Amino acid sequence: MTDGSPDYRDSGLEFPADFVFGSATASYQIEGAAHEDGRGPSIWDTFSHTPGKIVNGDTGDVADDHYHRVESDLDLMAELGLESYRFSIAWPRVQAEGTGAPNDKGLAFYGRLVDGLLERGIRPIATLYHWDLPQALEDLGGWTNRDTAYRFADYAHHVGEALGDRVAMWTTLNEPWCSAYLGYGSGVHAPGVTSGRAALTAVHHLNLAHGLGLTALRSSVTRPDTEYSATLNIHMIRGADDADVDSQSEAVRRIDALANRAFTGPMLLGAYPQDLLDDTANVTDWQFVRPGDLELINQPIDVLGVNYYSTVTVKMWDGHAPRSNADGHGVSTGSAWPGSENVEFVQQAGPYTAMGWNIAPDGFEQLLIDLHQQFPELPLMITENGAAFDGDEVVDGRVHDPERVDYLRRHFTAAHRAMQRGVDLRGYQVWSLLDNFEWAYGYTKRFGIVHVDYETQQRTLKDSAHWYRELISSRRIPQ
Ligand code: IFM
Repeated sequence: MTDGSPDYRDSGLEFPADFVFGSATASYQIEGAAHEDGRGPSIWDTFSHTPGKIVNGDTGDVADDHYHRVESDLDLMAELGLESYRFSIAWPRVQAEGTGAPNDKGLAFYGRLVDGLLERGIRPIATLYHWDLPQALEDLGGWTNRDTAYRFADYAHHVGEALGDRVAMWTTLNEPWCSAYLGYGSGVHAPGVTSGRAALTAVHHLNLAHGLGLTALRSSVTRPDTEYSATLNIHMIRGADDADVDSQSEAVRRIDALANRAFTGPMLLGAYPQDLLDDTANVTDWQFVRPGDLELINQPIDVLGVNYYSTVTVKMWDGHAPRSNADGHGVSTGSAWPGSENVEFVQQAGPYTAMGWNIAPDGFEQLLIDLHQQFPELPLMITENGAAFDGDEVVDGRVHDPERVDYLRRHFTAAHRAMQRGVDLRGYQVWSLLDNFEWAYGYTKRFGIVHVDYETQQRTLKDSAHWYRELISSRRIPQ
């Protein structure tokens, strides 16, 4: 850059020996085998089979067929030199209806996966919930039903008993923001409910599930050096330049309360922020928070998982000009921002990924610094970062994806810069190992560093995978 500010395209930066380089996926996005070995339906099976919900009517029925290809996918991970692999466990494989005795066949699949990782020297990082709630629990109210949090704890206990002697790190929930606000608020994700009150109720029950789930895991896990975490998609929020200072700070505060502090408050500090309760008073009285809940939720964790893709820029809507809603999660009839619908999400400066998300490694660095300042004792792990771009094609056995290489280079540089500034960052899981089912976008958005031909299930390393392999083996950001 000519103005002296960094462009985050450094190379040669070296990561410490104990920094863990890995990659991440999630069950519904890759596994397929939707009806095999006793797996019950999840809310994403129902939602994806509902006409009009997913681009092209795509479903996760087959996805990457990972369930049947786990051995060769493990070999692929070894070929890349991955030091860790973050995967999620499908609750309806373990308990078809979300309750009762665990399904041995479902657990055996994850047992084979974990053993395969350990045999290859890859650290298993398991997420208990990456959005595939058993449909039978949704029929009883899903995350708006307090009982779901208790069912989650039972599920966590069973999984801990089966895999807790081998999994290195556990994550309770992946991005509960999405589960609550996209699933029950805007309705662009399963189960497709559009109610602000339902979304905030889900926020609390997800938080409760996190706390109860951690306690249940701790009672059944036996591996001595096990680490526990939750993964949040902490929003990096900026005020819009064209708004006055008050408008900017009010909008930033409101979105920070809903998106970030609604989770970090109870999980890490043992309280919901008062301003969140005030901002949402016209939506709910929060009576679903019962005495003692905050103590149950506020359990110690060893690492906070952070998922980062881009920033949001906000101001208070003046009520006159047409309002933009560039919050990056599509248009819907419901609101993902209960009580703060008067906040405007403005279009941000590019460049953009194929999701329309702005590329902002400086925001990544700042987010990590901010989190470290808020929670100085808490180590961080990047549990997802990556990008979808159009045009990934296999030509002569190669996939040239220079934009993804550039994106990763700039974000690894940002992470390194944050570490130089004192952030205790333990590792980085690139999203995603494989192209996969990108929720409401179906198979139209490719996030993988490995290309998947959905007709043949052929896997091909993209240039970004080769670049990442070099980073892992040298521990330095390659040219
Ligand atoms: O694909 C998703 C993932 O499931 C959760 N975090 C964001 C990714 C990209 O949208």
